[in-house]
Amino acid sequence: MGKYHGQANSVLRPRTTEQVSEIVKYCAHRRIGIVPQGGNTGLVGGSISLQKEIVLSLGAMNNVRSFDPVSGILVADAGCILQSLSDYIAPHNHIMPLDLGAKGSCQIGGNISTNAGGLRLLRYGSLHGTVLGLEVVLPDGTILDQLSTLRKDNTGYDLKQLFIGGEGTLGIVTGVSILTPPAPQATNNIFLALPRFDNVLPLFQIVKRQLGEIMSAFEYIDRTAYDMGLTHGLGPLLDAEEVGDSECFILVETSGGNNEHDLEKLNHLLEHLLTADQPLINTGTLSQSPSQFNAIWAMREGLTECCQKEGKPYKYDVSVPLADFQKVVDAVRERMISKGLYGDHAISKVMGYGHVGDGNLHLNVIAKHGYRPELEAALEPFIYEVVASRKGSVSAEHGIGSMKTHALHYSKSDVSIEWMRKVKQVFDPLNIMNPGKVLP
Ligand code: FAD
Ligand code: 2HG
Ligand code: ZN
Repeated sequence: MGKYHGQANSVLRPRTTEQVSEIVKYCAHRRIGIVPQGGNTGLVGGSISLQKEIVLSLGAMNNVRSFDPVSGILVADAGCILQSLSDYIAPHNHIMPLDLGAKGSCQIGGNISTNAGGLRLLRYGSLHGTVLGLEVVLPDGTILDQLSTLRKDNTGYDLKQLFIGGEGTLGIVTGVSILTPPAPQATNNIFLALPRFDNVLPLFQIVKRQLGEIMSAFEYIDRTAYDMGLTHGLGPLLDAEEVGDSECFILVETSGGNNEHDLEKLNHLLEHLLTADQPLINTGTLSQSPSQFNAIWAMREGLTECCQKEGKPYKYDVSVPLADFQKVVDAVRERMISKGLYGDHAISKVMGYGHVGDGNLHLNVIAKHGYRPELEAALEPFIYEVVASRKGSVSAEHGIGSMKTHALHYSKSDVSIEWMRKVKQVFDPLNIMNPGKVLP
């Protein structure tokens, strides 16, 4: 994003867990701060050395340790790139339980440390469920080996959960044991144009009812985001005339066991949607080939990159009740208009897209000519207050990093923050592990 600028003058690239342990012991002895870094694709400034801490990059720890094709349990070094793990298990007909647009660069250790959600969470749940065990180097250099491959293990406190979403503040994840699901026999997707945002909720209900267990994603793109995608070469996915003045778009993916059966369900769904007395959609398409399937996903996955091309994006990743998605986007746009900051001279676009099925909205506000303090001052804390007033979360999946430490209190009570501090103090009394991140 060009929003955070690293200050580190040293980057260490250990190859083994023992080397990580030696480095951490050395740093603990000399009170040297450490910033763990994976693929550096995080969106909240968590992997950046802001006060000259050393960067500890996991990229050279990239071996698969074992894979059991019967149980689907994969054990790998934390520095393995998500896409390379998908490629590794694909011949065994398994897939990773998570998928995201950054898959070609992000690492499994980074995914775990941010508790990344992504495009498959609706189907396979969060990493809190699929991660079976972790190997972690603690802030004093001790190696905590909890690399379990057990599905069930109720032997007291489940310490690994603290590192899932810990953003590198409690220790360095060096190894991961994760449950991978069997690859679905058939995957298909449809892309729908909706005349009004108000149709999203009833559509979601119908799609869930009609597709049942085969629905694997339900993703949202508003009109501004779709048009931006078109400008940057994504699509077109639908006939422009049929799209007309549609307000938003929905991508539905199915993953099932029988292609014929799944296609029948999807065709029936489309027919039902188009021929209803008051159709919920203006138009829609069912992918007819792998390349069309990929083109539909590319529209959704490519939006983050398009935002960068449009200007400098202020990115907000919030959970709010589904019915409020568009209201939040509209409230922010109106705010910028009322401040005289909307237009090509300042904020050129305010848009929403995201994982509707999970109640997770990605609100992107584009500063055409770069980040400016008065733009940020108009956006924050306004956005956080809007989210809090709807009992939402200021970070649904990207984390707190350095961007939102000051906003933590909008989503966590004083008591929660106090106990988070106590946990940090127990693990990292010297405050050398990613200092200044997560906790204000
Ligand atoms: P980094 O960016 O390197 O680090 C992220 C945080 O984890 C930092 O705090 C860092 O210190 C810590 N960390 C990294 N590795 C370790 C380790 N081994 N041990 C301890 N701490 C560590 N996020 C989602 O949740 N869902 C999405 O759908 C999604 N899509 C994205 C699409 C694009 C195009 C991009 C650019 C980003 C997207 N993200 C998404 C955000 C980002 O990709 C994820 O947060 C990802 O999990 C970060 O992994 P990384 O290896 O790049 O971690
Ligand atoms: C996504 O879902 C990612 O595409 C990135 O979480 C969201 O670009 C964003 O704001
Ligand atoms: Zn996302």
